[in-house]
Formats: sequence, structure tokens, C-alpha cells
Amino acid sequence: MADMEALAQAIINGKAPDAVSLTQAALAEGMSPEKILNQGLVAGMNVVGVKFKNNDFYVPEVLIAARAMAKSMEILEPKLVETGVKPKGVVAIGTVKGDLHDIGKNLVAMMLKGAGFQIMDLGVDVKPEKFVEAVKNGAGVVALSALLTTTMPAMRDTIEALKAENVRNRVKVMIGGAPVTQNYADEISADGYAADAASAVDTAKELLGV
Ligand code: B1M
Repeated sequence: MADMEALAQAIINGKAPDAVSLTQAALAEGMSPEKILNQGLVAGMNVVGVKFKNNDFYVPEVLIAARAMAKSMEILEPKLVETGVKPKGVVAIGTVKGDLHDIGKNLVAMMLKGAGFQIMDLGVDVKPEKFVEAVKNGAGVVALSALLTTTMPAMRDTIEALKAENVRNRVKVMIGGAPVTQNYADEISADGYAADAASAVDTAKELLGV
């Protein structure tokens, strides 16, 4: 019997080879890719998220777990596409214009992916127009990261660009990053704020009602 608890544990412990072989074994036994995703990979990443929130895990452990998940996803993703499993929502994520910090943004993207969202990773130093384009291409959430007080205004500029292009009402905007606060989110009329990668998953789910 395919062991989903062992798969979740392999993700938590960041054991990529174990995660891959357990994923392959489960598929070979005929388990549905969706079940493997939810009961193995997502279940494991959920635990990682809680541990990260509680400071039981730090950035390296999260990155190693996310890498194990990514390796399993490489096997699972084509099967999920074949079986037509719908993602929870499409999130366009990027570090805003002028800002090159991407470690936190990548963590947020990995956790969102782990929770079943489809990710459009726009990278770093992302101009407002790029986010607008992503919304026109179907993103339901725009997720903005900034690590510098000097680049936080680019979050406001991005929201203004979404308004100017008449797509603001089609998308939820969430923001985060070390200098960013809920107050700032309110000030620039962002729809949501998250302090860390695990909370970002909760925020995205709340914003889309999933
Ligand atoms: Co820079 N840097 N850096 N830096 N850097 C900081 C941010 C700084 C606080 C260091 C300091 O002075 N003490 C400072 C900013 C001061 C300020 O404005 N308040 C600073 C500075 C000044 C600079 C430069 C200007 C330095 C210079 O050149 N003079 C320069 C700017 C370059 C640019 O962006 N244009 C610069 C450059 C760099 C490096 C390139 C060397 C490197 C980045 C490498 C990379 O990212 N690939 C770097 C690094 C590594 C840091 C520190 C040391 C670490 C940042 C980090 O990755 N943290 C940082 C000091 C520090 O934080 N101790 C510093 C770990 C990461 C997991 O946390 O990114 O906060 P964080 O993400 C968290 C949350 O914030 C949240 O979730 C994540 C996980 O919990 N989160 C979100 C993040 N995005 C989110 C989005 C969400 C929700 C949550 O929703 C959308």
C-alpha cells in the first residue's frame, strides 16, 4: 500500500530521493495523482509551514523541504495535467521594481505551490506593467514582495498601474516582506498582507475563498 504518511515525512525531512521513490511507487500502485499531492506532498508542506511559523524550522529546512517537494512535483505535474486537476488559483508573484531580494519571495512561492496554487513567478525587479500583463493572462492574485524601504512605494505604483489598466477589480493584491506591515497594506489599499510564507498561504486562500 502506498504510504502517504511516509511521503509527507520525506517532504518534512527534505529527503528528495525518498519523496521521489515514494511518489513513483504510489503512482505505480494506481493511486490518483491528486491524492498523492494532497495526502503526501501538501500534507508534508503544511507541517513544514506550521514548524516554520513556530520557529521549529528555519529557512534552510524550509528550502530543503521545498526542494524535495519540487522533485516529486516534477513527476506528478504531468499526471495532474492529464487528469485535469484544477489549481486552487493562479498567483503572479514577484519582487517589486528596484528590488533584487528573492529568498523570501521564493519561499512564499514554494509554500503557495505546495498548497496547490499555480505560480507565475515573475522574478525580481518586476515592473508594474509585468504584473498588469500577468493579470491579463489570468492571474487571480498578484503577490508583491519588497525587502527595502526604498522599494515599498513600487507596491503602490503596481496597484495604481492595475487601476490605470482597468484590471484592479479582477485581481486580489497581497503584499509582504520584512519592512512591510498591515498598516502599509491598508494605506495602499492592498487586499491582504502576510508576515511570513506560511501566513501567505492562509492569506491567498482567504482572498480567493478556497
Ligand atoms: Co539586502 N538588505 N541589500 N541583500 N539583505 C536587507 C534587506 C537589509 C535589511 C540589510 C540591513 O541593512 N540590515 C537592508 C534593507 C534596509 C531597508 O531598506 N530597510 C538591505 C540593503 C540595504 C541592501 C542593499 C541596498 C545593500 C547595498 O547594496 N548597499 C542591496 C539592495 C539591492 C537591491 O535589491 N536593489 C542589497 C543586496 C542584497 C544581496 C543581493 C546581497 C542579498 C539578496 C540575495 C537574494 O535575495 N537573492 C541581500 C540579503 C541576503 C539581505 C538580508 C541579509 C537577508 C534577506 C533575506 O533573504 N532574508 C537582509 C537582512 C536581514 O533580513 N537580516 C538584507 C531571509 C528571508 C527568508 O526573509 O525576505 O524577509 P524575507 O522573507 C520573509 C518575510 O519577509 C515574508 O516571508 C518570507 C519568509 O518568511 N515575505 C512575504 C517576503 N515576501 C513576501 C511576500 C508576501 C508575503 C510574505 O506576499 C506577497
